[in-house]
Amino acid sequence: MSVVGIDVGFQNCYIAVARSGGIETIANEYSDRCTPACVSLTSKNRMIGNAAKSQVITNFKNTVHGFKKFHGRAFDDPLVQVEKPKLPYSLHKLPNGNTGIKVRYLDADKVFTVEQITGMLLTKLKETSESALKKPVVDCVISVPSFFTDAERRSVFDATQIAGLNCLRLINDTTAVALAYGIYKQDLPTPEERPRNVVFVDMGHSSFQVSITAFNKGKLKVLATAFDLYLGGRNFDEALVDYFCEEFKIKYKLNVRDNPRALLRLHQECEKLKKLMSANSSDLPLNIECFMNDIDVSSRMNRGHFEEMCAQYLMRVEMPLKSALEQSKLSRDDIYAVEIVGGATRIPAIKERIAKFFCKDISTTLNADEAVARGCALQCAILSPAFKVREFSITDVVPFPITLRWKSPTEDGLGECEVFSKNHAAPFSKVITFHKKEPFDLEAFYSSPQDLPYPDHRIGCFSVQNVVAQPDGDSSKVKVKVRVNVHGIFSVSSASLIEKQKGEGEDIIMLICLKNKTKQVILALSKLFQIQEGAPGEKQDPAAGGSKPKVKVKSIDLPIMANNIRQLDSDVLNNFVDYERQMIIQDKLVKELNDAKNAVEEYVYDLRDKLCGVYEKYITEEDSNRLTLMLEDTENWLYEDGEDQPKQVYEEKLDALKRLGQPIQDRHREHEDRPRAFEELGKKL
Ligand code: ATP
Ligand code: K
Ligand code: MG
Repeated sequence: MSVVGIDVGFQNCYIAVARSGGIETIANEYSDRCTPACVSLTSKNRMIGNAAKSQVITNFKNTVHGFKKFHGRAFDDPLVQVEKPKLPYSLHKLPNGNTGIKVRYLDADKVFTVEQITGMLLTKLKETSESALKKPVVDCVISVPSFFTDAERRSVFDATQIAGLNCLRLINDTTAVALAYGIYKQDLPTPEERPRNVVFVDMGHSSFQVSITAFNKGKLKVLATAFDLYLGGRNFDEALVDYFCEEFKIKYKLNVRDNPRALLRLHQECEKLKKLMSANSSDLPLNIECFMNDIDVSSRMNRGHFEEMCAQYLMRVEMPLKSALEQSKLSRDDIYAVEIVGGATRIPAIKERIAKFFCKDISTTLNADEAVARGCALQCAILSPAFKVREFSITDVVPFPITLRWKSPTEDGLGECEVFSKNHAAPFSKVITFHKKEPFDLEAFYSSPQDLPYPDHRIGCFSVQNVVAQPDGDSSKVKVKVRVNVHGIFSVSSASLIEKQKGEGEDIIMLICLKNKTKQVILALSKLFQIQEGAPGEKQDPAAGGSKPKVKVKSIDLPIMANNIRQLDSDVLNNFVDYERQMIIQDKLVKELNDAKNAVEEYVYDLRDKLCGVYEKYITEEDSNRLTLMLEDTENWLYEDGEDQPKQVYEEKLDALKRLGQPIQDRHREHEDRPRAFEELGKKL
């Protein structure tokens, strides 16, 4: 079984795997540990990761990046509408209202869902892991921002299924970082001692996340999280782009915004410049040759000026830090360390702001780029029975409070109750008791829409079915289990009708709390909605009381119908899974074809070189001339008629060349080997 952790970033993805030697971040086929979150569609195949990134400018309409925020979002979502004009590719409203991505693929117009695009990216990351581990990869843990709501998490989870992955946990970015920080620490306080409180700050390309986590030996507990949904490295790139667009308008009379290619190039150059400014405070040049209308452009920038331009963004660093600290109810003196990760925390002014707020030097003991992926791999190792790793318990938080409202068609008894408060421990299950004579609906929603980074506060509606009155006409007692699972996804997971017992109390709402032991529950968790009460390892929290019934009662499981859940229907999901497989096969065919074509080309170059070099002595001049001519013909053919042929044609071509080349090669090898053989023989004698 594989143990893999994947950080799916807005811009950059990283993979870490567990091997016998420990956790290791792995490189892709370009020897790059970072795989760009980029997918490029062409008339023949898909390019994903580094190959796609190199198409960003040349194939800009069909090269998709910056899509992570579209997960679970409707096309009309204000966030999507803000992003839309900035994208070089087109968005499209899907029949169900979701955000679709419109591209040309295999010479046809095609609209992909964001789940499919992330599915493609995950396919690539899966293949990279498989070639590193040299075995199939299925089990994995994947990171999501801590502020992702139910709809966004469900959407990412669907994407993992499209890629054929078995996601053991969607873990919050900052929680993964906390795990990577804590698991190897030998000197954590014992469980009886006061915990060590550490702040984790992650600023990536698109957003800013903060968590405060309490550590004791063998465990971590997230106390609070906070975020700025719209603050990340890309804001700083955009500030530079805006500045140079204005400047070039005046200086060169160029309207950069009207030219998508030029704008994309400027973006790339500004990002490079931004990174240079992190290490260098002096004046730095920006030069782009043949930028637009054959004009070369150039300008300069320095850190001081850059910081002035970005003042509005730098100002926003403090808010989430303050919010997290307030929520945790800790004072600055209670903070042991402030650890920063994420590419954008390399900007000196951001580091300064963070240090200043906590009145503390910031620590950079973690790898800023790889810590999230490493934490994911560690979580996967903990959850996997195939890998032995130190036990470490992780308690995360519910980021947005959740309320349940109930109603039944005829009975009165409409009511509501906040089932999970903000920063409630997660994963967590609770059992709620109702007294009902007929089926009823439970509507789940986020309690405080004003704090929610999502336009719709509804989570879903869960109908508890088959509820009937007791034979004597009284209400039946119905126990409903609600949970926030390991992925941070809410559900009404089960319900049962309890046959009436004499002399029992009335109307107890929170009966018992079931606290999950993550590791075992996840093993029993095959489908999101099939978590049975009393799953192995779920132990009842004795503090909640009343958990031990005095009399044996008979309970009947009730079916639950989930409606308006923002998740792909199973038949749609299955279609996407099939389609992804087809695309994988198509890509493989194209790769084999290209390999066959490249093999001909390589053979031509290699043989031609050798004919005037090492093979010279082993072929007559006449034969050599004839062969050289033939190689030249083949080369020309490759650029003309041979440009686009079936694989078999290239294979036959290569065979024909080899029939001529091989005898020369054999004569050469024989000649080389003979003296060596004599030498060997000499040694033996
Ligand atoms: P997110 O976490 O928002 O999903 P991500 O995980 O893809 O995004 P990271 O890889 O953590 O993001 O960070 C990428 C950002 O960090 C980019 O904006 C990049 O330009 C920026 N960055 C990387 N190195 C530096 C540097 N030396 N100086 C300034 N910015 C940098
Ligand atoms: K990343
Ligand atoms: Mg990130």
